[in-house]
Amino acid sequence: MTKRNLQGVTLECVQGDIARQPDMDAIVNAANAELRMGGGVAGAIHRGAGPELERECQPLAPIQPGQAVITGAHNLPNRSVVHCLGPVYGVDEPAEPLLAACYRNALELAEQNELGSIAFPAISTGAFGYPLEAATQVAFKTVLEMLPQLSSVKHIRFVLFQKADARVHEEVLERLLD
Ligand code: AR6
Repeated sequence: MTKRNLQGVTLECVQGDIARQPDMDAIVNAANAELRMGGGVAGAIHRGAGPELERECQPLAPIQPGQAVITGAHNLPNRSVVHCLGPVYGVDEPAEPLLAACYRNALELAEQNELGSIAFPAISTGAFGYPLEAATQVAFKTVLEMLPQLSSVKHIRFVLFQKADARVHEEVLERLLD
């Protein structure tokens, strides 16, 4: 899978499960506003973390589209979970800056907490209906723009559940870097 070193930061795309990234300091949750279990990424993360995660989340909820909050990872093998609420496509508008804000705010939280590595799922591209390729472009553009501001974060991983989605990420990244 694609792995690039850009301005001292390793950027990679892998096929896999966001809840099984033991070498990353933080994993990002594609959360719901209430920061409850839900399905998809949120279901996998809450199942892996155990019920204490929902308990820690409750005082932080609800969150707004584009917002990110950070918690412990409980039974997951990571230090932290960053919960982002992506836009519901066609409902939370304008979608692009709201999705970009998720990636920017997540990276800012990682920096504030002096984390070295963070893994993202494709926020909003499941239940929230954001077209994958458009969402991928927003995600990579935002991350590439943030690179000069990063100091503690040295490793950013995109974890795609499906092989076809991982391929789209690789293609979009190649195009942006050309
Ligand atoms: N690891 C990595 N990627 C995954 C995983 C996984 N374990 N499971 C699904 N994906 P979604 P959203 C992919 O629906 O669109 C939840 O129910 C999936 O194929 O998890 O932001 C919450 O409670 C898709 O490409 O997040 C919210 O209500 C991407 O991750 C709502 O869904 C995101 O899919 C959030 O919707």
